Amino acid sequence: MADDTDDDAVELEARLAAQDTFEPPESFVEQANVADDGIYDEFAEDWPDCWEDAAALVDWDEPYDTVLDDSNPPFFEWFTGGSLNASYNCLDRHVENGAKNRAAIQWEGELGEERTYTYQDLYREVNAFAAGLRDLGVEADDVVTLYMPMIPELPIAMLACARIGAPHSVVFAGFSANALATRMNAADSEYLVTCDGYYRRGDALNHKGKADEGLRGVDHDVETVVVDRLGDELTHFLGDHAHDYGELVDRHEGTHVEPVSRDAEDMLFLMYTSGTTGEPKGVKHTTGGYLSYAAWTTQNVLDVKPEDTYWCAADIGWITGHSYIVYGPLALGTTTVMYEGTPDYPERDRLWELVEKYRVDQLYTAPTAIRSFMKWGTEYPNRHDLSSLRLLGTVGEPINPRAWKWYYKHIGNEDCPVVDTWWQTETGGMMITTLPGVGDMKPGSAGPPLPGIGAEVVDVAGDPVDEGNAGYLTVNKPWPGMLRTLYKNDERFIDEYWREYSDVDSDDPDDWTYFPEDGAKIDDDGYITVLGRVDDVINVSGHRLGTMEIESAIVGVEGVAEAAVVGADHDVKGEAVHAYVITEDDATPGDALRERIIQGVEDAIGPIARPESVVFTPELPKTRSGKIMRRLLVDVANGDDLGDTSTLRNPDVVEDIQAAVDAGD
Ligand code: 6R9
Repeated sequence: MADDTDDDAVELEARLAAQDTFEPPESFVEQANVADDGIYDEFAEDWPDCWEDAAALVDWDEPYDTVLDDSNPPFFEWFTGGSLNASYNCLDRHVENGAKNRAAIQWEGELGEERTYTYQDLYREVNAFAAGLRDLGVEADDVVTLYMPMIPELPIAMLACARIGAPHSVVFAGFSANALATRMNAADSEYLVTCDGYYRRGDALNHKGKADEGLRGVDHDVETVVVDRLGDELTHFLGDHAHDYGELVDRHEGTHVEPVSRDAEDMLFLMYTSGTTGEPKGVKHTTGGYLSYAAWTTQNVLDVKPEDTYWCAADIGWITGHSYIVYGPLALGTTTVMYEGTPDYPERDRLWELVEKYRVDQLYTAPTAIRSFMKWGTEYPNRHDLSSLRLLGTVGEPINPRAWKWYYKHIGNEDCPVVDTWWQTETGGMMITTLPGVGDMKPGSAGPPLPGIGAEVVDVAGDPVDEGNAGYLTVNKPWPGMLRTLYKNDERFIDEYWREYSDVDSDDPDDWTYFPEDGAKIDDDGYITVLGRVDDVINVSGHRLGTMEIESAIVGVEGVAEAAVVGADHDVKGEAVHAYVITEDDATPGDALRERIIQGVEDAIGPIARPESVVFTPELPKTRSGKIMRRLLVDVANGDDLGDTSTLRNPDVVEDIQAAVDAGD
């Protein structure tokens, strides 16, 4: 009997390994939100009015009069003339429509605490905190910075800001004090909501200390609100300009704050992301287009229905959490799961324990997590009943076919479609993926562009590449969830995303093409495989890090003269950071300096940017025009053949670096 099962398993593995196309499971198709492939033609024929389907998912205070205003490209505007409030759409209307007792947020702390917020509970606390924020002086259009880990007060604060028309700027809790200060200064943000601490692998981390240190780097006065997460574990000392979240909320218990009606194009939030230069980019998202697009993609790609329990295991500090933990699911009135901790605490089955406990219908996570699960083995998912799952999703980086198939088989039991969703902070929501009830899945390829999305793969001249060839991903039509600009920097917005493939002097919207800075391939069925960044951005565990940011942190360390940073393959993280460092003449390369460099990076950005290796070298490989040839450093880090070094000014240096790597110093 045991042997039969083993044989079956081996046969199954072999069958899966050979299979490169998977049809959506019949049981899924029968109940899917979209099951008719006519949607692609419908959207193409009726563009841009097709996006009224998305706008219809939200309630408008004032109906819009124009679907797309493209009179001033690339400053496209959506649903103009309309007004709405995002907090009303995520709360009040569900409370009014009979869903007040449904769980809105199902939160689980790392130590196993549970908190359930019904829509009514969430409505009450958001209103109370919105009133509290007003006490501090927050008005519409003031940017409020939220520096919090995965605790319910983070989405509560986001919705409280949205309620009073104050854009939020969430800074990932794992980012350093310095990163917080940079973002607060860039946004002129005079308000901060943070917390005393949180748990990581059982330890209480002092978050307030990091926030205080960050505030010392802010060049203006800031009113701070502190959430008490740890109770007695860490006492937070409130100085001048600091307020207790609990007190503010208690003071306004039961208050109703009238949602401020926002123009469709008013800013909902800012999200800073890494770019090619050292300075992070403040991506601006607006209310009408973003919310409609987040809701539409949640409904049609993740197949979310109001009665579902849906879990996106990302962090709200990234765009994925904004669109697919908070705004998309709450706009649809479903139950969204939030988990504070890491997937291997207390044991490596934590995710599967939660899927079973809450009977999760959809799970949306990152390839890096899936690769870890794969490494840990099937014994962990096998401990739990995962039969509640109906759909699986991935986001953040390319997923290799082996990891895709592992997820499909061992988590989804071959009953769940897997959506591999390509998108970015800038796009606001998903852009390229199969529709789970319609399209065949091809592991490793995200799929076709969503209906209404004009994604293409082109060559340097902007002409579509032949099937099978690699080129650059572009988007030739605007979409509702798109960023509107980089905060206070329209020029950089044009330079970063449009100049490459647009006629920037033209008023004709057809002459404008968005460039996401990713490489890609396309096959005969129009399926797009995204290959990764073509700029100097490293994708570590699905998180974007700019090489320039890391290099400037390293150069800031005493004893360092010059540094080059590259991303190289890593079997779990996707990419890892490798640093090549030239020391100053009087500094000694060695472990002590290496430690200081690593610490310097952690202080400037955060532990996610920690270099995997630091190699000391007397020189960096440079082209004749003096540019660092990062490609060669990537080859060195990957242990690949070095290829052509003839364009180097200093060809010998690569061998020296290689020798240093081999010698481990
Ligand atoms: C949502 C998010 C965006 C960059 C993007 C690309 C990479 C995201 C992907 C993917 C291949 C996928 N990326 N999803 N690459 N396949 N399904 O991750 O936003 O943090 O801004 O990163 O991530 O390189 O350009 P963000």
